[in-house]
Amino acid sequence: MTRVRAVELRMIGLPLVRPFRTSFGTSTEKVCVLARVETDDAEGWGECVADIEPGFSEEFNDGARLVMREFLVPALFAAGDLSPGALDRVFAFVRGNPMAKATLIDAVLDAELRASETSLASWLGAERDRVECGVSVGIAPTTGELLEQVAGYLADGYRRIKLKIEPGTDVERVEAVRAANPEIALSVDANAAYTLEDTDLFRRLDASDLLMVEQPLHHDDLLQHAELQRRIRTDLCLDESIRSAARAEAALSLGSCRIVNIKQGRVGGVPEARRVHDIARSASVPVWCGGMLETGIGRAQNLALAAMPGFTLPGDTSASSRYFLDDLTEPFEMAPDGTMAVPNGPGIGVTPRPDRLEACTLRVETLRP
Ligand code: SMG
Ligand code: MG
Repeated sequence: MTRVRAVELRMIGLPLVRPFRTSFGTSTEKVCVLARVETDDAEGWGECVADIEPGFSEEFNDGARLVMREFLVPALFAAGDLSPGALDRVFAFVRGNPMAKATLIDAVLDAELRASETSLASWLGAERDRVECGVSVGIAPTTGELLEQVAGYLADGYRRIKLKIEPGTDVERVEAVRAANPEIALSVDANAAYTLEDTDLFRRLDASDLLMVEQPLHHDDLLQHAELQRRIRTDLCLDESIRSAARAEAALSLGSCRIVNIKQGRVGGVPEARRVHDIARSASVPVWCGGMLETGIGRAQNLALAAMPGFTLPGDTSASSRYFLDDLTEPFEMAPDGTMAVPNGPGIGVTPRPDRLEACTLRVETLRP
């Protein structure tokens, strides 16, 4: 049990090493809200996975910041003594907004774990101290540039390549990458750019022996994905559509996918992400850890999750250098064998470097009861 004394909400911005283009937009900069909570016993950090615009889901940075400032943080103060496990209930009066809720739930959990000198990984029952890394490759200007980027990431050691795809260039690009790399673990992510009318296209992709096709259809759909899954051989994986453990259960019972991408921010925090893991595991459905171009704070959380036993596929848990010249925390490095160490210090095991944090700050505000 602990009491939250203060919450600092800080908008930060870091340039990306190369633009990241998906079927819904291009990011050139990582901008997000960091929460630092002060409890009676410790401080804790959370990173909001929303972006500048509501392109991945309906949440976006300024909206998430306001939801925290106006509703969630006051509820946190009003709750008095609390345990992180009770925060779902404290925040239940706010509908939706999982990314905003996750930021605070994760920050309070981090503070609790630091106070008890427990690592997030051990709290989650992680069974590995290193995890296998994949990389998500944005839509490149040309097929030639895409092939070059993929070759570079393979040389770095990444164990799975995920290509962002969009209508128009999809099959040609996937076939080119597959032809150049017959043996690699290869997947694609459409970020909801297609409809069931595109079934033939996905049948053509079956020939490229993909590990999975991620979120081909509408960002909130389960039924049409189940229909598409019946029509093609390749496994579908859902990302955007899995917004909670309840949705994960629905997706598995409908047959909407055979693999689940777990992003703690998308489902409302690390405790809910663990429930998604448990549901998938008891249905023998493999899960892997997604990414939202996190700084070292969110990356540390992701690595702890990815070390849980049901995470049997490489995640989008890439090295800091894949995103930033200079991360907020000490950089996360991947070994040449494509694995990364799971932080084992108390809580998430890392904190922002103070000078770097100041340099990246766009605005900051401290809230007290
Ligand atoms: O963190 O390496 C990363 C990015 C992984 O492709 C990635 N994320 O739909 O899975 C996804 C996208 C969402 C982020 S788009 C800005
Ligand atoms: Mg995705």
